[in-house]
Amino acid sequence: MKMIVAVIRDEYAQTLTEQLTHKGFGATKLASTGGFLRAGNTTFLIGVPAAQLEEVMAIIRTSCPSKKSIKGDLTLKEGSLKGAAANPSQPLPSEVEVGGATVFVLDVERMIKV
Ligand code: 2BA
Repeated sequence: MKMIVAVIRDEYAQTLTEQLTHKGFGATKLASTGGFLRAGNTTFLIGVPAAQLEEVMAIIRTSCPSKKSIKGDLTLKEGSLKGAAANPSQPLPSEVEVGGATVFVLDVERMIKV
């Protein structure tokens, strides 16, 4: 069994939830925050039999398709002054490219429901 941890952009969360449940895959959705932009994103925990890993990866790829460039004063734009306050001399980026999904695949030793 595998555990897929997928950090995705919020705008793709509903589509991904629908596609996963439509195909019968269980998932847990967590509200999360990116460490760099300090903006909200969504993290999915998806436990799957190893044989179905690629099927779920294909669903993630089609549900979270694109990269998106975000321009401007990113730290300030996302409503947090923490980064700027912590490193006032560090120049803030003017643009970053955020992926559709950042995915980690972990081996699961056991899955138990009690
Ligand atoms: P954030 O940490 O808010 O990062 C948003 C985007 O900012 C990243 O997009 C990347 O393009 C850029 N970025 C991140 N750190 C940077 C840095 N030190 N210098 C310059 N640019 C930087 P993605 O790579 O597509 O990541 C999207 C989100 O996925 C991240 O949001 C974070 O929540 C998660 N993520 C990415 N890599 C991760 C990792 N190694 N471990 C855990 N979560 C990760």
